[in-house]
Amino acid sequence: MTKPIFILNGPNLNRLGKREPAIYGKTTLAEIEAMCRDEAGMVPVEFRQSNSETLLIDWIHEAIDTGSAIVINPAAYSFTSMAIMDALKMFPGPVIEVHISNIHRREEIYHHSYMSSVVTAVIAGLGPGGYRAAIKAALEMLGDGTA
Ligand code: CA2
Repeated sequence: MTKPIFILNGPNLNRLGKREPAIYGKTTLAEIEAMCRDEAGMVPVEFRQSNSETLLIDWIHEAIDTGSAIVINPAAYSFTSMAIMDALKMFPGPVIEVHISNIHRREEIYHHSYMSSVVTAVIAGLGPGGYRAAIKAALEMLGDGTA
């Protein structure tokens, strides 16, 4: 059976499309999930969001045991969580960090993600399409790409 790609979303991303459209756009997380499932095709997807750091870490552990790749938007935990960084370090497959906005174009507090030094790749500033690009890249890395 094909292992799922875990797509994990951090705090406040459940509010996407409802506030701050100038930064994060009008697309909701449910629409991003649909886009991800479409991009993954036959490959199963575990698409999850939590405002809890603990739960996100538990899901990374679950991905270590059962998943093929991780696509993660850690949101504000990017800039604070050594615990999530340590969990991601343990994952043996591709890990792609996604940010909807270009964090490097924003205020300095958004410039340094703890995750970036341990992940396989970082995508920032492509809007919701960054998730699609991340899945495509992960599938190619896993050898499941159709290209
Ligand atoms: O650009 C991204 O994807 C971010 O990871 C989003 C995080 C932010 O802390 C990062 O700097 C960049 C915040 C997500 C907050 O989501 C909201 C959704 C609706 C309204 C306001 C915030």
